[in-house]
Amino acid sequence: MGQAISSTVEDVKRSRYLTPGELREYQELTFLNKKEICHIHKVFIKILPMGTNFREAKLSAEQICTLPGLRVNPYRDRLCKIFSDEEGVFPFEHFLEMASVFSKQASLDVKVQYAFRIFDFNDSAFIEKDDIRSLIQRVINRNDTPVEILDYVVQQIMKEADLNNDNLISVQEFEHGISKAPDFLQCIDAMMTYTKSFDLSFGILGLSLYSSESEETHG
Ligand SMILES: [Ca+2]
Repeated sequence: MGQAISSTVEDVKRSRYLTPGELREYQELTFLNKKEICHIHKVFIKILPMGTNFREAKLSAEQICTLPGLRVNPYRDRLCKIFSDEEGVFPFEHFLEMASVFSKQASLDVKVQYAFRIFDFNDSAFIEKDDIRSLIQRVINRNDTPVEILDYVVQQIMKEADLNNDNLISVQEFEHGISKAPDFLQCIDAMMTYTKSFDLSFGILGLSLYSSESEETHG
């Protein structure tokens, strides 16, 4: 009887907590450190119903968007699309990957690659005029900007970034544009700022940040 109870407690712990082995593996696979991984894990399991094994759980895009910082992120639908799995939901690894890409340790190169995918709103593998229009409208968060002004800004960005004049910005042109054009950097900055608030929001969820690792791990 006593053994049955203790094995149940063990099962619950195993279903809730990262093992030291898992923690090591995630450290190798992401840009995150141990504390950050434990923190992201806490945020993830906090959303789950009690008794759910986080390894089998998948959060919906709607659940992910309830996180305070994402609720106001103008790119939240794109973030969900890009970081979710093929079914459009978030297993823990996918949630961790999103946090990893936007962590301060992730390289600019990785961030630029993901930014390109986020800004390619119609998933055509190129950024076109319509993508830039959507990008601007989301950043300024209004639909009443005169078309002429919007078109002028789109033209200017195209002029800077579309090096071979095919009306498409390839990922290479985008990378080049990022290094040259402050407009592009500002767009990335805006996204990062929102994502930073996403990160900060983890604390707002009422989870104790960076508590002792022995509490997080088990095994
Ligand atoms: Ca596109």
